[in-house]
Amino acid sequence: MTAPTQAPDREAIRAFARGLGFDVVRFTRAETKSETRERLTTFLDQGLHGDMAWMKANADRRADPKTLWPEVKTAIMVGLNYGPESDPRASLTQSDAASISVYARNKDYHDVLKKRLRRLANWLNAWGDVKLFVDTAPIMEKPLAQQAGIGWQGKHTNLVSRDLGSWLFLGEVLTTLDIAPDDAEIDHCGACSRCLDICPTQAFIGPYQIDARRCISYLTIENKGPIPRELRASMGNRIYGCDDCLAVCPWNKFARMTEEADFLPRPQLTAPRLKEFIGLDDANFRALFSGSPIKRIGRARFIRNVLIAVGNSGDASFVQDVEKLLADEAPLVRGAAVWALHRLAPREVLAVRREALLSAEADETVRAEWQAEASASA
Ligand code: B12
Ligand code: SF4
Ligand code: SF4
Repeated sequence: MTAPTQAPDREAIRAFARGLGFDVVRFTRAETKSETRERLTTFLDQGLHGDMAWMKANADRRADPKTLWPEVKTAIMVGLNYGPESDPRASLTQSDAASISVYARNKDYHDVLKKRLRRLANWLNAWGDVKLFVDTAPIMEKPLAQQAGIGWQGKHTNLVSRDLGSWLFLGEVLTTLDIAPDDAEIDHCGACSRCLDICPTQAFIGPYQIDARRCISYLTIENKGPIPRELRASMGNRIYGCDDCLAVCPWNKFARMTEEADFLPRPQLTAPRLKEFIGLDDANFRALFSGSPIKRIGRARFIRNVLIAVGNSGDASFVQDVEKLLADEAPLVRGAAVWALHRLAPREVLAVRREALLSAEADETVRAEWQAEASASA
């Protein structure tokens, strides 16, 4: 069948994309403002991205879609609501529970959005070239979404929508089709600073500016090594991501619960017990988190995070579980187990374990954990 010659207009594209289940679909020129590009450069020059070297490696392309793809004209920006049923901070005060951020309580959103964006891209491909993206490509999705009018970048740097509050995944189709842009959104934060004030690790260096290295989302997901000692206590029981700055936003009074079955929380991941996770081996970890974004960090990083929460629980009934992990094959796990044990076990036990394990320990990071505890208690 030959393609129709007339490309669909803006409202026809919006209707098609809405029909795929996106909550909001808006259009902008596929270009960023010079101030956006400068702010990305400042962020990277200050090293605020930490070990996310991929951000610096493709900085030119990230700064401007036209560098990524010179012929591109329009960004079709989409938002998908993943609003929780209730305030996700409820699990933070249950010390025997693990807190998993809302976005990771069921299916991986990359898969869900990509599947739908592909259908939009395939349809549009009859009239123009298209490329689709969710999260991982070098595209600054939040500034583009603000330009398209989906919402504004709040002081916590994420996009807030007047209709849906904080709980919105972003994705986009870039195309060579020339589509009239929608109006941009303006800032509605006003004098509010709730998100800045609530951050448990003081990750904001100022309004609209985050030091990713201090954000619990970075620490638990992106960071491959030991979590900096000075931030561990503030993490509480957050074992995968964090939602505090999102959840506290007053604009969530307009948020509504997601209707996407793929984002409804799996009961095992809403406020799971730490006990259910601490003993996971690799096979059980993979089976439990199949299809979930959590699978991407692998068992060692996950158990590292669980051990920080266990250490923060103050619950001595975990001592035996933690002791088993002192002999784990992953140094990342052994090191976190040393820290957790020192939060839970009596001094006599600690001395015996150090005596037995430190001299045989070959990994420098694990030795450093034992030594740091020894000097802290000296
Ligand atoms: C790297 C990254 C992270 C890093 C760094 C976070 C960050 N804010 O940059 C870490 C790992 C910490 C992270 C955490 C989270 N992330 Co993230 N992350 C990204 C990613 C891949 C790139 C973001 C980026 O370009 N950062 C670079 C900085 C420089 O850009 P920026 O954030 O736009 O910064 C702007 C402001 O700082 C502003 N600015 C700077 N100085 C000043 C000064 C003034 C005066 C003003 C007005 C503005 C201003 O200008 C900058 C440029 O516009 C995007 C996906 C994508 N491709 O865009 C997802 C993304 C931003 N993440 C997302 C989510 C959901 C999260 C978490 C909520 C996950 C969780 N629950 O744990 C947390 C939220 C933490 C937070 N408060 O940001 C969603 C956000 C959706 C939304 N509604 O906005 C995205 C868009 C993924 C997606 N496709 O849905 N993330
Ligand atoms: S996600 Fe949590 S740790 Fe990260 S900036 Fe927001 S409140 Fe702070
Ligand atoms: S909590 Fe307040 S300052 Fe932060 S994004 Fe929401 S309105 Fe803006």
